Amino acid sequence: MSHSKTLALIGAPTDIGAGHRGAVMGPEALRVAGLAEALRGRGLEVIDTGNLSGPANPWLPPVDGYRHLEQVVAWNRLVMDAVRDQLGQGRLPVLMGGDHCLGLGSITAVARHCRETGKKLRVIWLDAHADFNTSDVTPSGNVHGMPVACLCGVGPRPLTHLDGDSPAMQPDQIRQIGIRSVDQGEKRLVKEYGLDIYDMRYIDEFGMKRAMEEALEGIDEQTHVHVSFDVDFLDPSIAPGVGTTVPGGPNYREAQLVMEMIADTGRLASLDIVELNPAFDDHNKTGLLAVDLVESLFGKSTLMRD
Ligand code: 6HN
Ligand code: MN
Ligand code: MN
Ligand code: MN
Repeated sequence: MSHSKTLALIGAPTDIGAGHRGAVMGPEALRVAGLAEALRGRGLEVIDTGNLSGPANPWLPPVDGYRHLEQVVAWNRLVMDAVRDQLGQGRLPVLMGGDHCLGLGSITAVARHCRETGKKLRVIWLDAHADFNTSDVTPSGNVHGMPVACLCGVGPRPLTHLDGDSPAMQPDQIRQIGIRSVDQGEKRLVKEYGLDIYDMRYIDEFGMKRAMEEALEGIDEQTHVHVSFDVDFLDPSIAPGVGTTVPGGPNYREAQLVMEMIADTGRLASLDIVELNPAFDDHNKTGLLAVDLVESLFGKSTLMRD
């Protein structure tokens, strides 16, 4: 598969939805790790649109179950508009976060684009966490633990109605891979909403190949595949540069296989790279690994297609 579309890198330097500071440095770490150059090396056309500029992180405690709700809304609006703008120009947006609360703005724009162009949306959510908390059940008040719920219409109105309509997407449009940390009340919610989750137990028992075959089932020429890549998806031994490490994640080969199998669909049309936190990293090891994996997402490791 060769991508005819131009890739548009969008930097969103903020840790507004996180419980640790540092994801604000994520976009620059991805640039330093050579994201644009690596993708150009694959023959892709890449433009870096620079960084969005939103509110600073006031680093306040949660109010009514949400930390920094107002600033989270502002950042997500900026991201939504930027992603919509790039999709409208026929480009493939690559959001460089920033924490995972930004997946809300990104996917809200993608979901609308799909409705307007008659595409079927499939979100592949790579994460240690389900990110389906609400203000009632969140252990932290951090909105990066809530974007999937908000996208499915569960959450505070300014987030569920980011572009006016709600819900932005249906639970059956998302597949979650690598999950191994779901909070108590969050577990009840993901069951209630029927989320399709390939957790680490499933991957241990049946293998990553089968998990991905099932997660990608039904994708066709009319499908827009969006990948939301939370770097804490990866095992912390290979990816220490995140604020919320959870042991027992996919190893290097399993992660490569995930990316390769998505690349093989030929339908990748938008991407988030989030939660990279250089303050926790070791000489940008996690940033470099993220770039390596994103190259595979765009077909690098697929020998047959080179
Ligand atoms: N992420 N479930 C925890 C919480 O505070 O809600 C952790 C969320 C992590 C979110 O990594 O994108
Ligand atoms: Mn499209
Ligand atoms: Mn996440
Ligand atoms: Mn996570």
